[in-house]
Amino acid sequence: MKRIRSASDLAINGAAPAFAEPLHVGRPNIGDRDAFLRAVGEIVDRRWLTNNGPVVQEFERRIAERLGVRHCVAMCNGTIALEIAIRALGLHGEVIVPSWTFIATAHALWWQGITPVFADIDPATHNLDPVAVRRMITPRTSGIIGVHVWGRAAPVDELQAIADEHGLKLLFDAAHAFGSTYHGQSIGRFGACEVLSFHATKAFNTMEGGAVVTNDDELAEAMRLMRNFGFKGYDNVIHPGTNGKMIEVCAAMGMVNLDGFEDVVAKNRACHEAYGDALDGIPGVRMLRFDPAERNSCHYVVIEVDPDSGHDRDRIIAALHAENILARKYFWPGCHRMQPYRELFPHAGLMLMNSHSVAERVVVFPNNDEIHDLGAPISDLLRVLRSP
Ligand code: T4K
Repeated sequence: MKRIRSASDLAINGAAPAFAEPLHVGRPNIGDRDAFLRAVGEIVDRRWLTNNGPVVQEFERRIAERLGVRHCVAMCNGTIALEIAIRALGLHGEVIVPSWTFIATAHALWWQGITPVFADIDPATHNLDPVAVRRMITPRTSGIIGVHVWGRAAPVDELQAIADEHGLKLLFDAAHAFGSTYHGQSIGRFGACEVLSFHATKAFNTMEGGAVVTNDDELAEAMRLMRNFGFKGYDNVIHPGTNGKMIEVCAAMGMVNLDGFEDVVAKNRACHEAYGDALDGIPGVRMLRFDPAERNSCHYVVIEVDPDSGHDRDRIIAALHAENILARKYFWPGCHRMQPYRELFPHAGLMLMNSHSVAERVVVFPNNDEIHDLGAPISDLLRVLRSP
């Protein structure tokens, strides 16, 4: 691998890139390829491709068992799972969410005529700040969606206390948090329900996919109806619904990846530590560390770049891209500065100072089961870029 010792070694200055092929944030982890292809063959032979097929049912059973919840309702993706959970819980009016999240959290509300009200985050954790949440409650508020950003649990107890005090529904967008814990208990057990994403780019993927997990029998039953147009048996629609079904092939990918998940986490953790060691001591750069007492898939390698330290975040991203390291600035610029929210709520940012500050600082690095040591070239690049 090339060493970056001076500005002339940088690809933005004309040198050859450090990597011949692009290294993505979000390259899928794929478990036992042969086992997956065998399972696909069986699905094709069985000619049961979707609609609560046997692989989906087994997948749901395994996820529920793993997370210690009564129900897993598998869906075609995390966004539809959020929409269905929001509707099944009867949310309406305004719902409080962070702006520092993937746009799907806000869109899942807006899509159903509900106003997402953006509350600020704790800059140390990137998760909702309960004090800010309290500030955004109005008579129209019907619920709160906490997001476990980067797989780190949102302040579950504080948010539940606020929800109880004000008679609000609380659910969690756990899209990043498969395999994480809160106070030693698996994410998936908190609030009225939790919503998982199994998108290709997640630590654990089913290609496309998602699920709502809950201990509430009635809620689970409603969501099972809603994901299949409201059908109860043949010719009998008893509920409003949509098409949120997970297909058999996606569930098969999930089964294989579930078997390989602990290996992925172990590799992620090693990769995370290697990044941390390499980046430690670079002035103006802080890598987000996760609480060692809690589990986290360590899928996201996130740094914050202090703009007052002589670093320029966007120049770093441009330099990394030139090296074929396709770092990202998730979730820049924040939901409230994306459409339609930017035009609808032009002053929302006044209450979102921490979200703004984090959005200007974050860089997310590639991390998956194929990547070993990007820490060294990245730390060299940061040092060279910063030197006068
Ligand atoms: N809530 C939160 C907090 C979320 O983060 C998400 C999704 C959701 C809800 C909604 O869940 P889903 O409906 O997606 O299940 C990605 C993902 O599309 C999205 O799932 C994810 N969060 C978000 C954080 O990131 P993009 O636009 O960066 O993804 P994409 O498809 O451009 O992929 C990123 C990179 O990964 C590509 O440049 C190349 C690489 N890649 C991607 C795919 C799909 C591959 O190498 N192979 C692949 O198959 O949004």
